[in-house]
Amino acid sequence: VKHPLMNKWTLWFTKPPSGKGGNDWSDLLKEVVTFDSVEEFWGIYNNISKTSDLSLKSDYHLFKQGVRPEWEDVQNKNGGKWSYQFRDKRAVNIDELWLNVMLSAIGETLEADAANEVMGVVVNVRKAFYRIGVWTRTTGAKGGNKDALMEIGKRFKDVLKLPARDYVEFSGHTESAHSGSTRAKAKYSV
Ligand code: M7G
Repeated sequence: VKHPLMNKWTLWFTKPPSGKGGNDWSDLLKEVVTFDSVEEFWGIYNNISKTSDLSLKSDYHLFKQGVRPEWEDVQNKNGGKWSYQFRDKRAVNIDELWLNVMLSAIGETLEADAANEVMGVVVNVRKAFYRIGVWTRTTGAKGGNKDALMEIGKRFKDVLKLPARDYVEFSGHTESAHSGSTRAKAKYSV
């Protein structure tokens, strides 16, 4: 018996640049597999590298089927992301946190029932930090649903088990695209 998920999800991987050319973002981003049941999720999870074993500059992206994990995708281009950087890489159990974030995405517990904001979740492996993010369809601007976005931020912060004194930050993809994601100014924090 398979336990169906509410949505179909696609796992993507960004491989680190090789130094041999073909290193544009679009060459490095690879679609891995699509699934729609709890059992398939575990089958995949048990057969891929742990985040903590990935090389620097790798990413995992878990997105709803049909949405590419890119700012340019029509379903992302007006959106943004909640994210948090874990700067003490040795102190954090990134494998457990990323697993919990994936489970809350596919289990649809990152947002209220009808919010329909979550597009996917991402983990970045970088020299100075691990970053986990939740991508949303909108930024809450111009009559958008800011309350829904703030609720996602709160739930995300809970899943990451962050203490009250730490903040997850929201930034729009447009700003990320213009300034490089690490320098984009936060629109909201929670
Ligand atoms: P990052 O992985 O979001 O953060 O972006 P980092 O700066 O902490 O590593 C790194 C770089 O990857 C960006 O400056 C872009 O060159 C490229 N990149 C990342 N994303 C998510 C995209 C995207 O959605 N579209 C395009 N075209 N490039 C991207």
